[in-house]
Amino acid sequence: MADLAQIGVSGLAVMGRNLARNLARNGFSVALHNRTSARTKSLVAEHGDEGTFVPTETLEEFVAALERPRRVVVMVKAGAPTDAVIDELVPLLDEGDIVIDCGNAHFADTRRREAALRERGLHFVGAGVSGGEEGALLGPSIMPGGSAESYRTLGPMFEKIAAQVDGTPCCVHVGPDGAGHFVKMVHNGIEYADMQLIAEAYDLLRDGLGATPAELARIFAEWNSGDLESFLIEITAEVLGHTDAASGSAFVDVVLDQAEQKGTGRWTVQTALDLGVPVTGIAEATFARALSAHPEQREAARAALPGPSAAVPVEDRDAFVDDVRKALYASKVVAYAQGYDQMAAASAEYGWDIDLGAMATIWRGGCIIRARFLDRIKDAYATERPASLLVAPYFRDAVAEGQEAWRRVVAHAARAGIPTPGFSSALAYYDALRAERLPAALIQGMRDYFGAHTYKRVDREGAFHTLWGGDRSEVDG
Ligand code: NBP
Repeated sequence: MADLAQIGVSGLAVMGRNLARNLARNGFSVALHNRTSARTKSLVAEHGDEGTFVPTETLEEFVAALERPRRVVVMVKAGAPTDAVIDELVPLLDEGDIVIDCGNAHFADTRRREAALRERGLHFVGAGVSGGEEGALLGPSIMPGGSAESYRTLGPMFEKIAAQVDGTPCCVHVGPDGAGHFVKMVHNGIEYADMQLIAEAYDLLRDGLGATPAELARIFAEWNSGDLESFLIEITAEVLGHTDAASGSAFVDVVLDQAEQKGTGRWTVQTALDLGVPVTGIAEATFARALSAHPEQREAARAALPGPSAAVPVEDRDAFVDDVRKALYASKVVAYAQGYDQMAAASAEYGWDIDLGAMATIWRGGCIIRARFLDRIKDAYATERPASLLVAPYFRDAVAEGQEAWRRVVAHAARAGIPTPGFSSALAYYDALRAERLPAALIQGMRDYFGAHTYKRVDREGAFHTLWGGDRSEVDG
C-alpha cells in the first residue's frame, strides 16, 4: 500500500488548489479531492511535479489515503457547501481527526460546527486564510481557531506554509472555536476601511487639486516609502499608473464607479453592533460601497442637489498633499483602533483570550492589509493592553502630530463638497473619544423624559428619574 498522505485538501478551486500546491512544495504529502474530479486531475496534470500528491475520486478514498490523526482541509464555497462536505465527511472519520475549514465562514457557523464535531470526538478548526490566490500559493497569513490540541499537530504545518516576516511565520493559534474566523472577518473589515480611506485620499487630490492619475501614481508611490508603506498603497500606485489599452485613457477612468462586496465587511459591522463596539471606519467603508452601487439614486441626486456655490482653491499644492497624507494616516489609526476594540470585545465575550499583538504580527505578511504600520501595533501591545490603540504612545504622538492637517483636510472636503465619510467620521470618533463631556447626558435626559428610562448622576451613585409630567422633582429610579 502506498504511503499515507500527511494532510488532505477537499475543494480544489483557486484557493484549495494553491493551498494544496503550497503544502506539497513545502514537503508535505497531500491527498486531493474535489466534488468534480476534473479539478483534481488538472491539478496533478499541471503541477504533479511540485511534490507528493495523492489524487482521489471519492471522499471514502480520500479519507482512506490520510495518516492518522487525519488532517482534512475543506476549502469549498462558504455556507451550505461547507456543511454539505462536513456532513459527508464526518461519518468517515475517527476520534481525534481534525477537520479544518479554510473558507471564509461566519464565525457563528464555525462555533456551531466546532461544538457539533466536538460532540463526536472530532476537532474542528475554523482557519482564516488571507492573501487571496497568490497568498495561498506563496505564503498566506493563517488565523486558525479550534482547540490547542489540534494546533499542536496542525500548527507546525501551517507555520511552514505561511508567509514569513523577519523569520516569524504569519500564523498563530488565535483561540478556541470561532476565534480564527472572527479575526479573519475583522481583518477583512479593516481592509474595507483601509481601501475606503485610500480612495478618499485619491478623490481629495484628484478633485481638490485636479491632479492626473499619473501624478497621483507618483504621489502614492512616494507615500509607500514612508509610514504608510503597505501592500494597498503600493497597488494603488500601480492601478493609478495603468493605462487602458482599448481607449488610451487612465484605467481608473474607464472603470465603473460602483464598488462591490462579498459580505465580510457587512458581517464585521453587524457583529460590532451586537457587541456594542463602534467600528465607524469599517461601517462608513461598507456603506460607501453600498451608496456607490445605487446608480439611479445617484443620478437623481446629481440632477437635483446643489453643491458648494464656489470652488475652494488650494493655495499650496505640496502642503495640501502632505496634509492629505497625514489625514490618511490618522484615519487609518482610528480604523485599526476600532477593529482591535472589536477583537478585544469578542475575546472577552467568548472567552477566547486573543493575543492582540500577535494578530498584528501575523498580518505583517501574506495578507492584503500587510503594512509597516503593523510593527507599531505589535509594539503597542508588547508590554500592556492600551485602552485604545489611539492612546498607545507611538500612535498618540503620530496622530497628535497630524491632527491639524487632518482637521484642515476634513474642513476642506466639507467646503469643497468632496465626500470623505471615512476621514470625517474618524476625526469625529477621535474628538468624541477625547471629549471631557459628551452630549450623551442630554440623550439620557430625553430618554428619561419620554420613557422613564432613568439616568445616573455625576455626583452620587444610583439610578434616578425626574417626574417630568408632574412637579419635576427627582425620585430614585
Ligand atoms: P469557491 O468559493 O468558488 O468554491 C468553489 C469550490 O467549492 C469548488 O471546489 C466546488 O466544487 C466546491 N463546492 C461547491 Br461551490 N458546492 C459544493 C458542494 N455542495 N459540495 C462539495 N463541494 C462544493 O472557491 P475559492 O474561490 O477557491 O474559495 C474557497 C474558499 O476560500 C471560500 O470559502 C472563499 O470564501 C475562501 N477564500 C477565498 C479567497 C479568494 O481570494 N478567492 C480568499 C480567502 C478565502 P466543484 O469544483 O465540484 O464545483
